[in-house]
Amino acid sequence: MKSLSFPKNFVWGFAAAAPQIEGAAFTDGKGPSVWDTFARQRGRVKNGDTLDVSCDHYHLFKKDFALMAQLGAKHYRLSIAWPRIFPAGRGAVNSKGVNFYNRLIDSMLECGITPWVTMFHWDLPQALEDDFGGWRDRRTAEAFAQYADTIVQSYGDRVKNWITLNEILCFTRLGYGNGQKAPGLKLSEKIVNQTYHTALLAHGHGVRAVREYGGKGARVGLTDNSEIFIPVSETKHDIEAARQAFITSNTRVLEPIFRGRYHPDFLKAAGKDAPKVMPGDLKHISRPTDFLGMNVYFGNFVRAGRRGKPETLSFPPSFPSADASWLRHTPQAIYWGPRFAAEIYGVKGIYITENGAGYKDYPPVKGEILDLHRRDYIRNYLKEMHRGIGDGVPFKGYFLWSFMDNFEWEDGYDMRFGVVYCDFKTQKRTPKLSARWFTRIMAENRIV
Ligand code: GBH
Repeated sequence: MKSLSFPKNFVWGFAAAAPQIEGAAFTDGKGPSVWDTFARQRGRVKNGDTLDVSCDHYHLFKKDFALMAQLGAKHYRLSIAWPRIFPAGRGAVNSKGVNFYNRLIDSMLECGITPWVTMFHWDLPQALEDDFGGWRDRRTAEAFAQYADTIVQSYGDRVKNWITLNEILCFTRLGYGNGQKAPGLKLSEKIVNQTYHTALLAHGHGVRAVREYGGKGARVGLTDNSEIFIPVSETKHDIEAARQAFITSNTRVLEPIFRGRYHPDFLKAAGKDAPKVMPGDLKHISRPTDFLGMNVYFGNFVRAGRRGKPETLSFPPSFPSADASWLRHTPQAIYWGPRFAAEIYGVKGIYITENGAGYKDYPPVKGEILDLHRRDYIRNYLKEMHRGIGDGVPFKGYFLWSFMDNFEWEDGYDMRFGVVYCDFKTQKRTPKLSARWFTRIMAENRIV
């Protein structure tokens, strides 16, 4: 029974994010985030759902950590809500917000759970959007610097694992380019490229803050949702095509972070739309990090076309997916994405900071939720991660998204990613079959 075991000290845990679980959207001085605003605009979020109450984790965190510990989790990736710490994004600190996370972190540690803290998981203070145009303007990165300093100074004695930003692509391109996410704007490619650049500057400040104030043993990295390409056949030509597609598609983030430059091919293709860069920016952006976090959900199949040119295949309608229709069942993504990141950029440590499956689960029947589909979905990804370890991909840990069902952004409460069911009316939590299964994986450090 040793065949599917993981290396000693492999990190297993759950992941979640403040705006998706905390609720208490206007409690104890918290300022509005762009998502609070967005959710109030008609037609933006399914069923008009808001983040106002969500799982009410703000008030129930003690119980939630007790359950997490009972399920055997020793690591938990959470995020801090910037608008709780700085209701206006900058300026005066809200001590009630700071104290909330003091209590939260202490409670987690009492339960034997190690915190992995994401500084920013999309809940930009609305004031920064109003005053500066949010990620369009580098003053937002300067505000982030103050925020990062404050949280690392406040919690650095207990938090040793820091993640600067979650999924730059989602809050830049999807927020300012196609309007699917907050703030819901559809702006030019030039502006979108600039929002990436501001985000990269913020990342640099996150790294700097951890180096300056993180104390002994502090580590920091970015969580990226690199677009992933899977060679349709594992042959030399298709693998090379997938590698090319990976580089081109992720050039806005990985190239500046790991190589301190914008790739000449990107600059050539962007032309007048290239981001405006100030002296020193790229050095700041490429400060060395300790690991790369990757959120892996799906990938696209690629083959070598004419003269080896990457050709992305379209999925036939019958291709299996989770109920979240973008979530195609492509477990090889978790092998090829991290493998390319490691090979191309020399990344030494990769944590899967998110992977999971969104379904419209039914309420418990006789206290049970038999989500066999979720279990099998995730198990297939774990097997591909295991294969990667055998082939030398530097996987160090895996965080399952998500601990409990929560606010799934523009899908509202319709799509459930939790391994713990959340009844949003009664706030009752019910571990699903997948939670019990993942408990065994964490305990035995192997795929069961
Ligand atoms: C992660 O994002 C988030 O970090 C997390 O907060 C979220 O709850 C979780 O995944 C589950 O969604 O244009 O129709 O192809 C994943 C973000 C979602 C971004 C799907 C790209 C493609 C939709 N991805 N989206 S579509």
